Amino acid sequence: MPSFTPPAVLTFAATDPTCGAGLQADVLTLTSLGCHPLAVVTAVTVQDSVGVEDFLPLDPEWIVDQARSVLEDIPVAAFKIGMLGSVEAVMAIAEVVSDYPDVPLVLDPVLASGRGDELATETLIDAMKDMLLPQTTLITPNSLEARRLALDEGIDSEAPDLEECAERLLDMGCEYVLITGAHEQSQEVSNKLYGAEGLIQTLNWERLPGSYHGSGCTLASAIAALMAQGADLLEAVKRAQEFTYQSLQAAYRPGMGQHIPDRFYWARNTDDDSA
Ligand code: PXL
Repeated sequence: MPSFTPPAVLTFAATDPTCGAGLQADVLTLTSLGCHPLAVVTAVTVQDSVGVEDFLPLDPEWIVDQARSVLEDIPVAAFKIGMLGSVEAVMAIAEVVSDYPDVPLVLDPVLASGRGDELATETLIDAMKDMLLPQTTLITPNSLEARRLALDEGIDSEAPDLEECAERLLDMGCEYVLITGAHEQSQEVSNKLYGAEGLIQTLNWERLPGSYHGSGCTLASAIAALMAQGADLLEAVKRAQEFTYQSLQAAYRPGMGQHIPDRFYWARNTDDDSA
């Protein structure tokens, strides 16, 4: 009998029946990168590859019970948090993860769908900033999310620049901030990693032509997976971007909406043209 057990990564996320984003995207990514996924449902969405129609937040007690029962059974090497669904979910999850201060935590602050459907209220954002950011190893906002999280309506007449956003997110208590640049107008996609010492790493990527559903979930889960495998944060961030880029390059369009990243691009037999 083989005795190898892959490292386990626990993801808290909402379901997406297209499997393009959300919990299912996390499971695909974690598995593709050699981890065992532990998948805690925070909310259920109704959506297709075009956009999110509706969502139902799960009772926070059910979130806690799902997490506690696997955590008491299986050692977890990393946490990943995606769409939360309610303020009560934020509070419940913040309490669970506070019992595991040594486990790295990657937070993908999901605020809206690709089409722009709102997936987080201002109160949820405030709760995330107060209760989850201080426990976060790495937060992975896109530039729109970074501006929304960092904006202080009391002092800002316009959105702060991305470096200032990163600084403010670090001041809220997370250790590292990776701001992705796909939503900016630049020719290449420029992703920047910041830490206490400022800008640490910039990686530029060729801008791909499609619109993708679940690229942020892929990136954040891939970082959690690689950290669970023992990579240090910088290495994990770098290799996860490469993995995400490959998945986007291999993306397909199964329906009428966005392309879905292929997290198992490496498993396809692309030599066979007849397939
Ligand atoms: O891609 C962000 C995201 C995360 N999680 C769920 C989603 C979406 C975007 O639509 O539906 C469940």
